[in-house]
Amino acid sequence: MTTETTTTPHHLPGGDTVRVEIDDDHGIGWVYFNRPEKRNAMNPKLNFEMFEVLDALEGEDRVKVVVLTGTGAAWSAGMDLKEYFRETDGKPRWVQHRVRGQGTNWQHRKLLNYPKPTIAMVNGWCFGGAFIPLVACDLAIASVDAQFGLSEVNWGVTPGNLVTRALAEVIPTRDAMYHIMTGKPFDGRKAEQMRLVNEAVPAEQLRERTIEIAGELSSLSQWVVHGTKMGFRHSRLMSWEAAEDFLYAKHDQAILFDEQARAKGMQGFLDDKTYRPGLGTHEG
Ligand code: ACO
Ligand code: V55
Repeated sequence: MTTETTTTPHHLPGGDTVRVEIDDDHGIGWVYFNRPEKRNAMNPKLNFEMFEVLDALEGEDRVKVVVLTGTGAAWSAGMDLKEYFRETDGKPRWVQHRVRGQGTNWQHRKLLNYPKPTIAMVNGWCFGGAFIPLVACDLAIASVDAQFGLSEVNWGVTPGNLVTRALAEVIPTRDAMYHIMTGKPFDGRKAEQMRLVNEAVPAEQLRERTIEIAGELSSLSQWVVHGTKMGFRHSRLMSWEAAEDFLYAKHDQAILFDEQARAKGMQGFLDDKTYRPGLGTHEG
């Protein structure tokens, strides 16, 4: 979709392999894997540019939600077997180490703990290494006919980097073991059943439904959503004592950074009786 207020911001980084659009109508930063002729396989250049783009959108006020999707038939066909693997084979060990780190920099270090909400909009093929950014996004919506697969075993390697670790975070063990060990692909409907994605919708509804969900997030206080997200991501790894302290810190940070949200929330319900918090937001 291109609206009049959708712009490709030239002051933001990006480049050939990543496309960025800021959609002011919905407060969405649309980020595209953009190597459609290579099914959006991730080469070192794309990994570098993704980091730069996500880093820049972090500080961009117009962006309330980031949607990660792909141009053409693929979401992403995983790591680029030619440029990421074959062409780094035989290079000095530190070169390979650095190339690996550039993937992890954006897929894990940047995206997993991204301060703004993130949605993976899976429009097509999603294989191997693409599962890391898929799981790293907070929410995922897939086209019913998107095809997923842990295809590493099919070309003679075990899943590398954080693929297996990421998978274990979101899907049941039986499904994970079956798909990593057999490499057998599955569609969006199946991905929804195993909770790899929140929802699978027909291709023609994918964008509309993603915008709708992004709208649910962006209608809320950004700092409340941020604190809620970081609270969930971090506290599950903490002791209950540390979690209590951390969750209160995020709670109080949200009030400090956005004083209005809570005050208006209580006033609308208790005094003005304009809405019921159990049923929707006062911003509604
Ligand atoms: N790495 C490098 N090149 C790729 C990749 C990839 N992961 N995926 C697709 N391409 C390239 C092809 O080599 C081909 O390039 P060419 O036109 O220069 O010959 C081009 O993209 C189109 O690919 P086709 O296979 O012709 O496209 P098709 O639509 O028939 O099939 C599919 C798409 C199913 C995604 C297929 O390309 C495929 O199986 N790709 C590999 C998927 C995979 O196993 N990824 C690695 C996972 S493991 C990991 O990430 C570590
Ligand atoms: C994968 C493997 C890697 C990697 C990134 O299986 C993704 C996917 C073996 O190294 O660096």
